[in-house]
Amino acid sequence: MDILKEISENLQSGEAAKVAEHVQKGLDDGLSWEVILNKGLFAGMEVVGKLFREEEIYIPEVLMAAKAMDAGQKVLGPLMVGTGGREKIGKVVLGTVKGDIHNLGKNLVGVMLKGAGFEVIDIGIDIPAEKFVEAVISEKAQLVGMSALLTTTMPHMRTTIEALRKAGLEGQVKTIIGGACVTQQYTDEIGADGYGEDAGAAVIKAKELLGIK
Ligand code: B1M
Repeated sequence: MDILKEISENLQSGEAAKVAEHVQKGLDDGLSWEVILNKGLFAGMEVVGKLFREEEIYIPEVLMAAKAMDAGQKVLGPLMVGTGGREKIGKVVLGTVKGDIHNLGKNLVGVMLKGAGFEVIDIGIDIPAEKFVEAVISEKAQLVGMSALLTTTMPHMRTTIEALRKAGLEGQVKTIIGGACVTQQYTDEIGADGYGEDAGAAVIKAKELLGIK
């Protein structure tokens, strides 16, 4: 079977070890990490999302698929980062907002930001506004990245932006948001500084917000 199909199908059935093995095989065969990520891992997760929505599969299967995706991402990670000891171009506090435990997209954004030369302080999942504020202050970060996958947790992005304002951090720190349910329109509505449709776009926007060429 085609290696990308192997990756996608093993991800769908939650076979983490096999996904990692096939991702490595794909790399050894000369495929780029971008192709493996988009046409193998993402393709598989897209099917999982569709089946989940249609109630053909349930949370345990989705969790297994997420673990398999994570295992594949871990193999690709070092290639995506690959900046060596280059001087950092900015510091980002990154987290998934309160009530939301989805972390694959956030992790991917973190890896890509690191790859572009940012220092990334990943504060995790289910992060309330005050924790974002505390981290920005203690880390002296220039950028806050928030991820949300649920329409019910998106409002916490607005709450966090308001909390940053209340803490007097407006002007000192830029905000960037993303996640499957987030749009540019929502970004404008809540007054976030930038939106990343995917991890690559998040990096471009992060650089733009900090005036980095
Ligand atoms: Co959940 N889930 N889930 N889930 N889950 C979705 C999001 C959903 C769309 C599925 C569906 O119905 N089709 C739906 C949300 C509906 C809605 O609100 N509109 C949903 C639901 C309903 C739920 C629960 C409520 C289910 C339940 O309990 N009844 C529950 C909520 C739990 C909670 O958070 N409190 C739940 C739970 C879970 C699992 C735990 C089982 C698991 C997460 C495991 C994990 O993350 N470790 C899970 C998963 C895996 C999914 C789907 C299938 C896949 C999400 C994913 O990881 N995609 C998802 C369906 C879907 O999105 N199509 C679904 C891969 C990932 C790389 O993509 O996260 O979109 P994504 O990230 C992208 C971009 O969005 C962007 O870049 C990334 C890479 O390109 N991006 C950013 C993300 N963050 C960014 C930040 C940025 C910039 C860009 O700047 C900082």
